[in-house]
Amino acid sequence: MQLNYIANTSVPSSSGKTIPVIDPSDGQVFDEIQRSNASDMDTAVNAARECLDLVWQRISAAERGRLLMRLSAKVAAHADELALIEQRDCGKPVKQAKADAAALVRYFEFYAGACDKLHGETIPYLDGYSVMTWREPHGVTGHIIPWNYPMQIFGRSVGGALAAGNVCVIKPAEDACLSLIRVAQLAAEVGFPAGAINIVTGYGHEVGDALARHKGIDHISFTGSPTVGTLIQQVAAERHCPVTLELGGKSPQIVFADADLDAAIPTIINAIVQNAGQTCSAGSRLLVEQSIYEPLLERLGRAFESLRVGPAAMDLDVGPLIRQSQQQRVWDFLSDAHVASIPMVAQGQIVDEAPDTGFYQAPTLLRDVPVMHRLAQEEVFGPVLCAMSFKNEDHAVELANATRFGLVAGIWTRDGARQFRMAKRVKSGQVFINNYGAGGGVELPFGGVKSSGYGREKGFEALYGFTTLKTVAVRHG
Ligand code: TXE
Repeated sequence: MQLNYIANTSVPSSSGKTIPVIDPSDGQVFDEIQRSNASDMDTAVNAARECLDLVWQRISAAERGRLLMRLSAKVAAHADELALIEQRDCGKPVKQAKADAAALVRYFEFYAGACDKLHGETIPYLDGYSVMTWREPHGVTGHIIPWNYPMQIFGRSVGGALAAGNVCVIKPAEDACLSLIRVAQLAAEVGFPAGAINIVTGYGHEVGDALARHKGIDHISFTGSPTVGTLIQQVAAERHCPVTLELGGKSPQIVFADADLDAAIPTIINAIVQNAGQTCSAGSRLLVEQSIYEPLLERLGRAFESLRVGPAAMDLDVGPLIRQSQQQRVWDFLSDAHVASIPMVAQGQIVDEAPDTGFYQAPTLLRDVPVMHRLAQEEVFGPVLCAMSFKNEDHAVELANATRFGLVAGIWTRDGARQFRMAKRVKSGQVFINNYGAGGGVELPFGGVKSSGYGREKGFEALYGFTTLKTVAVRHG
């Protein structure tokens, strides 16, 4: 049984209740986590506050950096163990789970190096004054983490917050807590003081809500659904608590007729099947210039048919979805496609070894999806790619911007001037030209516009969001 991890101690929830942990590859229960409540959240926030006031704020930026660097090394030494945990808990194919552990190592390493490079400025002002700005931590930061990339999102969010001098209370998703509890234990082993990193598990509407409402939380980082993001923003607004929201997308991959298709095809596929399509930045809409629509779909169709889906441990192209309700969600979208007579070009295959009790979904390529259909408007969060054609550049821009989201856009063209025109006209937080995701480097700021959220995580930019700026003016005559 897994316990909460508060003030470097494993503790049960005061509720005495637990939540079963299910392996998505076979649907079987293999562990349990604490079903925490508002009183557990209180305990964690108090521990974090005490750590901040008595220990953490007295530690120099350089020393915070050393601690984070030690944690990075520790996670690297335990990468295989963490990957195995994530593989089972989230149904991630081995390669993906290992990539997530490697990203966590890099996040801690990057933010370790950034700790002592975050500073304010001096501002020329009136004679007799010296004016400067200080970058101060918010204090106790709350992190509500989803289940699709627990380690990566922990790294970008908690790594940045700690580097900027905050302490953290983390509410992982009820479907994916195990790796994060282990990382918090590793942090204690390398010397993080009690209360700097606290993990409280449980349901979103219970302990997640308690975190969002807690007066002792000074900043909230949330990655998840737009519905819950809205709730959190409303609740936080009551006490004017700043929030950073990352709420997913319906990101376009735009292919012009002059694109290098040999390079584009594997990238287009990876952008929608990675992590079984359960990726906020998934490239879920494929916009193709009319003249190459048919030949490109033919090639993609053949590639989709060769994709194999199965248990995480088999390390195939695609693993299971996280839980039965997400599988049902994808089925509902596909049944809507059927009702609307949206043509299916191709599907991958679920291997015979995949247990019927697992949450599998074959990657599916749909074509001619009407721009206003919910398949082209809402996040499916499964391996479903929706293709449509465009007539010219203006039409491509119109389609690309025709959703409420704006997280990522991929653009494939050899025309240099068009690359810049498109990058300017597409409304999204990230634009990738002749690639998609740029390998996910931890250095690259990440976040959305419109309903994809606001604020940035990753990169140095994230550190500004984890601080507040104080202007200090000294009148010295
Ligand atoms: O998300 P939730 P769900 C999208 C994706 C997916 C859909 C539903 O489209 O199909 O959301 O997934 C916590 N107060 N994304 O239902 O509920 C919850 O415990 C405070 C995109 O799993 O938003 C978990 O820790 N917290 C996304 C976290 O919010 C609450 C990643 C996310 O869960 C809460 C995940 C509440 N009232 C889903 N209710 C992305 N942007 O990558 C829930 N939570």
